[in-house]
Amino acid sequence: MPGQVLDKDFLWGFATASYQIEGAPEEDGRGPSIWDKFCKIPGKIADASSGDVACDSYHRTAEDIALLKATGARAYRFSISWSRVIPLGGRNDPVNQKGLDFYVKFVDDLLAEGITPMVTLFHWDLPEELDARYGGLLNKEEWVQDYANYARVLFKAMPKVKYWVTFNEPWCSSILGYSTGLFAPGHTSDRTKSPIGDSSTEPWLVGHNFLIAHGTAVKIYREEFKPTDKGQIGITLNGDGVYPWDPEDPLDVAAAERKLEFSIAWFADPIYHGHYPASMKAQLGSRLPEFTPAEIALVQGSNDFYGMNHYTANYITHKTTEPEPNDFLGNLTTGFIAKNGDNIGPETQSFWLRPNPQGFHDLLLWISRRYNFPTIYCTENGTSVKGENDLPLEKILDDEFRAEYFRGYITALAQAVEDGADIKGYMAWSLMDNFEWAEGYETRFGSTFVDYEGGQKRYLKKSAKVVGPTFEKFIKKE
Ligand code: GBH
Repeated sequence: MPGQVLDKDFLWGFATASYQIEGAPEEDGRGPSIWDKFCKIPGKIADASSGDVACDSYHRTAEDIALLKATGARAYRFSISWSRVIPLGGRNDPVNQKGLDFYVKFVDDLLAEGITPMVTLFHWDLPEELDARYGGLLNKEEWVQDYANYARVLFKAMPKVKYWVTFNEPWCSSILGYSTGLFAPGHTSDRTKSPIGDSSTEPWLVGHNFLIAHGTAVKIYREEFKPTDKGQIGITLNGDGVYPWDPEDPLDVAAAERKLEFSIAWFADPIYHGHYPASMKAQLGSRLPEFTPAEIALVQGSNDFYGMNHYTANYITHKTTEPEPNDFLGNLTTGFIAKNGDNIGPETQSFWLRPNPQGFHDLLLWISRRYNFPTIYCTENGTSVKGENDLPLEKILDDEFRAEYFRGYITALAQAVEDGADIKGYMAWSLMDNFEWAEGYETRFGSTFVDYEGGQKRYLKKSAKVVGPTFEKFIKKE
């Protein structure tokens, strides 16, 4: 058991994202996003739902803050809907004052309750107009400038925000949005799923553009706002833990490393080391864009902190064939059962997620070592529960499975700090059940139950009251 290793002011709390909770897609001048459009395409969302109502948080900020208070949270990570603030999205398009005011007031309300806001500028809900106008994330020249303008509008309006996340999980926007097509805008080479897209090239272009846009926004923050506002800014990357399927096979060991490079180092190596990983250059060749000197000057050194989203782990098996053109994993397969028969963890409602706290600990140290012990904020961590949606309310509220997940992962985090990682915060995903993207509402990640049939009423689950007391064991008292 780790001791009291976390700073006295360790920032723990809960996280959400705009499209997943807000609803009110047409209210007070909000423009449509690519997710509004994507949800309307039949077959894209499991239960044919959308974020049209979601948790109705646009009308219930006071309830959301009351929930945070009830958990004792010190911080809240939420994201801004770009198309609420700039409905058409572009740098020459008008700012929607009502949309901006909504977030400014929300930040004030959080601070009035002693809750520190951590603001994500982009959690996947690109203004639809930018996609229609010039191809959205694919258009480096236009999109980077529009994002920079949007970021500046927010930095200027919210000087009280001290923690900024430029992007949530660019891997997801790039791969799920432009390779598999599971997420908006749904591009893929698979013509049964989409009339447009090239899975072999587009994700790598989009990933590149994310890095340039991130670096540009960070430069703006550091030059124009940080000297007075004194905040921190970074990007949030997703990454699952890895174990070689056969630890005795050097090719599986190498494949496990490659999996981390294709998911995490794709973005983190340019930011911390100034270039893409060698394994990606070797497999992707000229499909991986090159940084111009001006671009890499923007990207390298652009993180004040490393934002880490983490949920699960996999066993990794190398492939013996040549990489396929649309491969994005690094020529390997992922699974939950090891060669010796070990199961990585119990099933959840999410096909991709099985709890494995050791994988979190090990990945925290992998990131720490590879990037010279950066300050890390864990910006998401949590689980769904198998069959939760079908349980009666009192069973849902007694979510011991999720509570145990948090105990295990928080202990693993404290152990990683004891072992040398520099971790200053943790946001559980999620404050409440919400729109789980392509999986709709059936999969719940909340520490609060949201009654979608009963007027979006919220009920705290057991796990909401476990996160704080678990952290208390590891936080220094002075
Ligand atoms: C987070 O991503 C998101 O930031 C958050 O919005 C979401 O609600 C939360 O997870 C729970 O899902 O096999 O191709 O379908 C977590 C990282 C990476 C997890 C992609 C799901 C599925 C890949 N995600 N992964 S695929």
